[in-house]
Amino acid sequence: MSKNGGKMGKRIYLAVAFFMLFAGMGSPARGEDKNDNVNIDFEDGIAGWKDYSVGGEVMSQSSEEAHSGKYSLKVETAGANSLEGVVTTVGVSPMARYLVSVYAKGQGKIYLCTLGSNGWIYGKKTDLTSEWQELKLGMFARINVIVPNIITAAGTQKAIFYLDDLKVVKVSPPALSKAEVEPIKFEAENYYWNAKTVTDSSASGGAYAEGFRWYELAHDVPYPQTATPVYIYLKVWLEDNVQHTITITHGKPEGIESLARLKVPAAKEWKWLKAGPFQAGEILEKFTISTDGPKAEIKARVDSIVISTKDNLTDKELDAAKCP
Ligand SMILES: [Ca+2]
Ligand SMILES: [Ca+2]
Repeated sequence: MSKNGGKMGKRIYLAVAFFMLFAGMGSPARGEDKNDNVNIDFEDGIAGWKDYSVGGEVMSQSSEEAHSGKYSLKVETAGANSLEGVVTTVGVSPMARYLVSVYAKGQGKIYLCTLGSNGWIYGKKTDLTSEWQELKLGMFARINVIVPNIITAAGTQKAIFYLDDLKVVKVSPPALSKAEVEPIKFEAENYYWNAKTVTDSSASGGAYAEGFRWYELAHDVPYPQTATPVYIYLKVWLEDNVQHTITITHGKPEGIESLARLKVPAAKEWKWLKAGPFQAGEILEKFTISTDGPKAEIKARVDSIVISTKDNLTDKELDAAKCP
């Protein structure tokens, strides 16, 4: 084989390896584990449910409406606070992904939320109608409880709604092999969403992404499908003397879930930060990087993202990592 042919062969091999790891081949055969499958149908009462805002809500087991059986949970909010509703606690096996869902109907705008280890996870704000609608969100539980909240989502409102069939279902971990991921680099500017792309010949790839608080500095970056824990390294820069955070989230399939919050040093220089390790099933196929901090007008930048199963990469190795 000629020199060029060898190079081409290697390139094709790398492209195939990349595709298999990042495009989900042989991945996620997700199903339900019956041992972690909770269904609260309110047929035996409403024990374990509490009012969210403490004092304003009236809760009752109701036969006026039912998605299953004869009963549902009826909630009447007082309209005194912007967030009112109900909350319960469900025991689960930790370090696993769950789908949380509940059926709702009535009057008002509500959403399903849970508190994860990196902050609140929000489902979609939903206008209730006289038909049952399913509210849902996905989350990775690091601890042995999930705390579903079903609360009003449109300022103060006197809402009357019915809830039934709250389910917490474990999503089986994807059937993945333990593949090592050599350092692979993604340029933030290639995963454009609402940040600005700044051309800079000294930046990796000749540009970086820049944005203010709550901007997405890289959107839907591909994530490898491997059973080996993965680290995400970020090359970031902050224009401030106050610490900000960079948040890694995914907004799919249900709800926006915060996966990690990294404190960015107020250094006004490029710094490599490391997030992880992330377990199989914790991050799905893609993730997004956004900025957060106490001041809205402060600029933050992300130049590159390196993904690897190696946990001790040096700045030099990170800078030298190759794009796919
Ligand atoms: Ca029921
Ligand atoms: Ca770059």
